[in-house]
Amino acid sequence: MSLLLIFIIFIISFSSISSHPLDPLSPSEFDSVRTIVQKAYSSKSKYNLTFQYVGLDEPEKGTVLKWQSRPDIVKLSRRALVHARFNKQTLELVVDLSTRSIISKQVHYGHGYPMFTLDEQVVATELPYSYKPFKDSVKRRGLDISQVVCSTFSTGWYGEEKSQRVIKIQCFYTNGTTNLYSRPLEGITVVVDLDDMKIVQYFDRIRVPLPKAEGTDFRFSVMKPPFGPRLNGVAMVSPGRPGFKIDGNTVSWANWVFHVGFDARVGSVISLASIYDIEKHKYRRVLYRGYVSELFVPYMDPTEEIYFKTFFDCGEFGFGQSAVSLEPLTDCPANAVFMDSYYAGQDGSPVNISNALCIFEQHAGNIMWRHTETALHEEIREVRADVSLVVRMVATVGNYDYILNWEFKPSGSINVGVGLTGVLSSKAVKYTHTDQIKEDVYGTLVAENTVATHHDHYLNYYLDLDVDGEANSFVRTNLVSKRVTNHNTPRKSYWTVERETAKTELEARTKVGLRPSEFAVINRNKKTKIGNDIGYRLLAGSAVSPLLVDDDYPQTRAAFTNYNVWITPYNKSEKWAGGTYVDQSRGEDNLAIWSLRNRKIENKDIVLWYTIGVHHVPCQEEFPVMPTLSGGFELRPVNFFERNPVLKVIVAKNVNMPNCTATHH
Ligand SMILES: *[C@@H]1O[C@H](CO)[C@@H](O)[C@H](O)[C@H]1NC(C)=O
Ligand SMILES: *[C@@H]1O[C@H](CO)[C@@H](O)[C@H](O)[C@H]1NC(C)=O
Ligand SMILES: *[C@@H]1O[C@H](CO)[C@@H](O)[C@H](O)[C@H]1NC(C)=O
Ligand SMILES: *[C@@H]1O[C@H](CO)[C@@H](O)[C@H](O)[C@H]1NC(C)=O
Ligand SMILES: *[C@@H]1O[C@H](CO)[C@@H](O)[C@H](O)[C@H]1NC(C)=O
Ligand SMILES: [Cu+2]
Repeated sequence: MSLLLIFIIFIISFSSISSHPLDPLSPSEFDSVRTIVQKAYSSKSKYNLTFQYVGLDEPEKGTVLKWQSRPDIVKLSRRALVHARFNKQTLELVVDLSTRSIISKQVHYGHGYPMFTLDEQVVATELPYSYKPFKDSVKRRGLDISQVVCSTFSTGWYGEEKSQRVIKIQCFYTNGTTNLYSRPLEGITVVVDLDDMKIVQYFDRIRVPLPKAEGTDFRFSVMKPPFGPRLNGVAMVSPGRPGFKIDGNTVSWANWVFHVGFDARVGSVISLASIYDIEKHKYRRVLYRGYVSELFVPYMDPTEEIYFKTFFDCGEFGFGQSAVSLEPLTDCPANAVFMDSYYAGQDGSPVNISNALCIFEQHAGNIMWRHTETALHEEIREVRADVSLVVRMVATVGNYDYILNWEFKPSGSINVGVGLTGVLSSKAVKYTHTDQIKEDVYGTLVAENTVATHHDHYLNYYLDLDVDGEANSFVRTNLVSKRVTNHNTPRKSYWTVERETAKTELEARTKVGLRPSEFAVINRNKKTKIGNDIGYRLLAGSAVSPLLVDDDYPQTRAAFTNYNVWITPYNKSEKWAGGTYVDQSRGEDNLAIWSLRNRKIENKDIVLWYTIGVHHVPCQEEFPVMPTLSGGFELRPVNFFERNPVLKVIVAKNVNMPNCTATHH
């Protein structure tokens, strides 16, 4: 080997370790993937090669952890996972970027299809404009086709034997409004075959009045008086410099360090979150990887136009590729730092979402801890103001906007928040007053001629906790009532705790809220000095469980909602609770099915899957645009630290805002 060649190899291997193994694919890496795959599938074909999903095929966890302790010597390859369509087949490829080769090729012969691309949805929604029956339907309604805008809806699966890769299209009238979803051309559904890109079915079933445009817009520029309430614009500023550091995709702030990634399918990804322990003088591991693995939104109207609306927003539409650019000062406060993100377009080339993520310190005026002691001769008052660090992303999937927050607190808590806003999905009806309604309309009359349909939102979070190491166990601490049997006390009862450690996957499945319990992932191999198990608690948000019957098709496909909590052993290929190929899936590959293997999970590297959600009965305040409805949960240390980890917190005192005191009117 010549010296030059050795030198080149050195440079290549050096450059491959300079980035973090969990960094999202870069624009140039997307370009390489495209070139490598296109070369392999260049044969002339009636059907173009399309990239439905391209994401980082991250190294096995063991490798990443080795790299973390010895980044200088551990060699890592960069690989991409590709779901492509070619000749009406789904290809699953692994591309190695260092050798520039495809190292694994599989055709997916099972049911279900990969994510839709945005490009193919755009092309599909153009088809009705040149389709005679559609043009006639619009004309028959006395409407102008230049004012019609169409949107795509996944079709789900309802027991059909054979399937085609189709998508449904419904259209809306935009004259006089920018609130697209408020004026549906009710009754018209177009079915498009996405591989042949042509209309294969057409329905024009019912005729109801078009809801009026008046009152549907939400832009301030078109609003008429009266206005209000008037709010103060309070700037959130960090005195001095921002309190956090971003090195590549690694964020360090206060006692936390973590990596922020991005993926076309799931959006923001938090990895390798560790917290510094001032007593142990080291960072201690908490969360290996966390992200929204699926979002299931079934609508509750069984009629022809709506029954199929049972969306899987991650697996079908892609939360990441639905991310929107965040607006400084409104989406994120003045002290926010923004990050651009990239995904592969249908032709494989990178698409830039500028300001897709923002990171900011949050001074929300909350109290970290306090105590006033008046029993002493001198009053003691100790208060610490709380500060946290937030990573935010917003995904707009059709009518809905989902605000995803990861909030890190110095106390060791991670608050995971989700906000729902945007526009309700509604159908046009003949009714203008609830007095006229004598049937089940499957929703709420939110405006004249407009019924917003009942539905649910179930978000499943993938939470690979590594509490002080990989070998963890899932423990339920049940609070149980006890009747006093000895009579040395006037009390007749009390409650105490009974702990159970789940040994297998089936034992771990939990419906939250049925009885008083605490849930924790613990590390039994480490204990506090005084002997308690080191752990992290899951503080559940409001509990939801499915209301569809078990054997209803959408429920089978979204069987991960059957329980709120599942525990599986870590397996790199089990990433998405709804399965890999979710569009038109048949419930054969998802978290519920994997768990049936009933693997051992005690003192193993485990993943916690947690579903939060909302049953949504729409109301008039949510029209024409919905004020944010917030939910979430907390991951909170439980006997992880020897004592309050913010006991000795140092809070900057230089916050001196001029004229910040309240004025009285
Ligand atoms: C394939 O790609 C070419 C070039 O981008 C385009 O003109 C053609 O319409 C595509 N064919 C199909 C079936 O999408
Ligand atoms: C659009 O709306 C305006 C105001 O309601 C109405 O006068 C006009 O006829 C409408 N145009 C079409 C093409 O529907
Ligand atoms: C992405 O867009 C932002 C905003 O336009 C720009 O600053 C950034 O350089 C772009 N990234 C790339 C790789 O072009
Ligand atoms: C990992 O998960 C995949 C998908 O469920 C499965 O096929 C494979 O057997 C699993 N591997 C192990 C070691 O369990
Ligand atoms: C604070 O308010 C007072 C009274 O309204 C005004 O005179 C002063 O200039 C203000 N100071 C600043 C820094 O805005
Ligand atoms: Cu909703």
